[in-house]
Amino acid sequence: MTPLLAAAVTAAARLQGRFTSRLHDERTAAWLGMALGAAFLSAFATGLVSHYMQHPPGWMQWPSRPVNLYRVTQGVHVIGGLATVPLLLAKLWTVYPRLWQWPPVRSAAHALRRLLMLALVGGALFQFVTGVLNIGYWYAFPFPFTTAHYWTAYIVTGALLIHAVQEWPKARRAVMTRPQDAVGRRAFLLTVAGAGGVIAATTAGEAFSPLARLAVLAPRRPGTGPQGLPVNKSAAAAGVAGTARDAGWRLTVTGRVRRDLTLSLEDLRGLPQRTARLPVACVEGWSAEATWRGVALRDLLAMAGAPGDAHVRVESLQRGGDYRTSRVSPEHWRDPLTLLALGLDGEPLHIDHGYPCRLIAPNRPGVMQTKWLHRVVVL
Ligand code: HEM
Ligand SMILES: Nc1nc2c(c(=O)[nH]1)N[C@H]1C(S)=C(S)[C@@H](COP(=O)(O)O)O[C@H]1N2
Ligand SMILES: [Mo]
Repeated sequence: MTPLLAAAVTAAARLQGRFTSRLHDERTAAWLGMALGAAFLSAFATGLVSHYMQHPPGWMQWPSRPVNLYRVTQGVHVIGGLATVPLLLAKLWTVYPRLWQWPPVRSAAHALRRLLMLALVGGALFQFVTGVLNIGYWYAFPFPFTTAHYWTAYIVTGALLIHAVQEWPKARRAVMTRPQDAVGRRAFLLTVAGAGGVIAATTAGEAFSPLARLAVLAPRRPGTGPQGLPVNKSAAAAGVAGTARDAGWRLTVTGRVRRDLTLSLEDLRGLPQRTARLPVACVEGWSAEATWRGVALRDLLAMAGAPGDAHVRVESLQRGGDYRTSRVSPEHWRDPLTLLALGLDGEPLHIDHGYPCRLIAPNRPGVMQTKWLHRVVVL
């Protein structure tokens, strides 16, 4: 054995000797593990909802009601995820003595178990760190967030299920047997739950408007921004500040229609106007509702003579970027609440909210509420 290795072994052994706190016990680990498992399954389920709302396979039809469904699932995902951070840190703290096992690998089976732990611990940390950075608008990572976050979700969830099956008998025993010294552990678990509660209370207002004033930790919240509504991408940032204000702006409706339409803003204002109270529910977790006014997409498509089962693509004046177009399914455009909005809370749309005309539809991720429209294509 080289002296360096010998020194490392002694250090690791000493470190293990030091993990004497009663809180590093099975009972604490079991309770935390179960809570964390539930939180992860909820994150996985709500994350998949978000993914499949944005990328529905052909057979999948998302309803347009309830109007707040996506707001709730994504709010649970992001706010629940943030509230779980203390739980994750506490769990890592209770089990980290075991992460320092020496020797690191004893047999093939042991190697597999350690690989599983690597997937679970590494994957969980990755999900939380990238998730928090993403909603903090700090795109510090060199890979596309959604792709990495999506695939890691399967790895973590798979590892979690195997881990839960393996640990279940031990965890059950640990939770069922009467503890000798409940006090320190109970205080510890209450502190962890309290920390999660404080995070939830100071962020929930970003999606749940009655708590907006408490949401001091939220990156965006209702009541802020032009017309009291937050903005992710401004007209200037999207490069449309000039074209959106151009007097020559027209909306065209084209594609699989009986006749193409070309409408000025005055023409659109002359059509029957409808009102809808709907949220912008951003994938990044914040939501804010407003009263929108404009032309129902179904009325416009009826004028153009579009078939009732067609999908529709709305296109922005914006030249580049992922969110310059979005697809509207028949379930969504047939809903009378789906508007080409011209106004917001009694005023014309602010340019940063999509003037002259934007899509707003019920139960739909914010990234699909396309702003600064100029073309509607029936597919
Ligand atoms: C603090 C914790 C977390 C935060 C802040 C967070 C944040 C986010 C955000 C902002 C999105 C939307 C991405 C987009 O569509 O642009 C998202 C999607 C998603 N999240 Fe998380 N997340 C967290 C934890 C987790 C965990 C633990 C899992 C899995 C077990 C998970 C699974 C997913 C999945 C599957 C998606 C859908 C990705 C896609 O659209 O392809 N997340 N998350
Ligand atoms: N053309 C275009 N439309 C867009 C975006 C964009 O970047 N470009 N961002 C979307 C996102 S991510 C959200 S959350 C909503 C926000 O709408 P608001 O700025 O009016 O609140 O607009 C959506 N519409
Ligand atoms: Mo968004």
